Amino acid sequence: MRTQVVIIGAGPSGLLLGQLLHREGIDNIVLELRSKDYVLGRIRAGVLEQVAVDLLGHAGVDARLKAEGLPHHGIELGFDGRRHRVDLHRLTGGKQVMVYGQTEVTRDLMDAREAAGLPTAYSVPDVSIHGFDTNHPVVRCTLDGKPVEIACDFIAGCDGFHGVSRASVPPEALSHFERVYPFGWMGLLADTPPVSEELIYVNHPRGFALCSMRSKTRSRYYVQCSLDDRIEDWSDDRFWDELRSRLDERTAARLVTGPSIEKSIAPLRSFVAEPMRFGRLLLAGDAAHIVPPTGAKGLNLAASDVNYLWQALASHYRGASAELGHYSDRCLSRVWKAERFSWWMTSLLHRFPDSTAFDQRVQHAELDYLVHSEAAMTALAENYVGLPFETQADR
Ligand code: FAS
Ligand code: PHB
Repeated sequence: MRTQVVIIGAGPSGLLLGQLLHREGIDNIVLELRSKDYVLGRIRAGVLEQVAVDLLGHAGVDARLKAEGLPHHGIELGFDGRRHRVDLHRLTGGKQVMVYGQTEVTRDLMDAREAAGLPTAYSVPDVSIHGFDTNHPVVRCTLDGKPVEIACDFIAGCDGFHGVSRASVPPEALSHFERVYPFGWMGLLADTPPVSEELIYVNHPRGFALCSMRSKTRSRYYVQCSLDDRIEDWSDDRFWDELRSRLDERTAARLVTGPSIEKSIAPLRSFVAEPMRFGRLLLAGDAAHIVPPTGAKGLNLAASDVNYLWQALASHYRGASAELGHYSDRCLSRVWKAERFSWWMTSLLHRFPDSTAFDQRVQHAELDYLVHSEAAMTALAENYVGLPFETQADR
């Protein structure tokens, strides 16, 4: 078999890249470890930056997003029993974010790929990559029970944090930067009306909480939990009681509870692998970096990398390979700003087990300063809605 680009992973990175390359007439195949239903069953991100929305539009997969997405002009910060609105729209000169679940983004991309009849293989357990330090890389795996070798020009490693791509790079060629947080997020999805119009990020002595949503009838909530917690430790009642205990009185009184349709615990980490390119292997999304979800950046960084990658590959096939040379630096410049913002939001809003009384006073002072400072709220707002993509002129 031969194709121009082999994409490993059918998450948002892989599917969005495949769609953008297809629209450029660049042949590609997507190889996914899990089944299609398994990929769709993962409940993850919920907030899209405008640049990600625009990219999905360019990929021709934004019809449902336009019809069902919820434009949000603000977020709220809750602490000391009060809520403070951060007017994203006013503070950024008219920008917004779109609330639209990652599951729906993935579904839209899968539907578009299927409609275009593009080669996609699910439940492929044994992908291995070879020769990416030459001009003739090869991907081996089993398709329909038969061993297959796919010759290609490029391999796009879109296979997430635990994927085979980054793991195939010689360790001495990679630098890792990591911070693991001493807590996790317990998430619950329910078909109940959201407790508020906009997202509420809460700093409470019992721990962080987040009130989010997927639609006007489907809510998504998170509470900070111990790394030792397991799903079976969290009945629905325990979750609702704990969430209610972290909300201000007015919000707690409005909370509509109901049976969970999904519950999961996510560990929190900041992670970056540098560089993101190794010859003909290019990493994108969680394969190269992870952010704590506090800043709603994970999915958006995947879109950010793909934005640079599809254009660099398209330039290559038009005979100009310079952009490929800038790929890693361009991605990492935006990745590190999102890493910083996600780390800052996490440090500001969570209760750290080893925090001293001094740490807690400083955290409170930062929150109090933030909600009373136009400059501080503007800094939060411009990072939350998404920093602009770097252009050629910026280099
Ligand atoms: P993904 O991990 O989504 O996709 C990688 C794909 O590669 C997967 O389908 C995987 O099965 C496949 N794969 C792995 N190994 C393979 C192999 N060897 N061969 C072939 N395929 C392979 N972000 C937010 O903004 N907000 C959130 O609330 C949020 N919550 C999250 C909760 C969890 C538990 C996790 C893990 C992440 C969360 N994220 C969140 C971040 C998440 O949204 C990611 O940023 C996003 O999925 C990144 O997309 P991809 O880079 O495509 O990686
Ligand atoms: C979500 O809705 O899943 C969500 C929203 C904002 C975040 C994290 C998760 O910062």
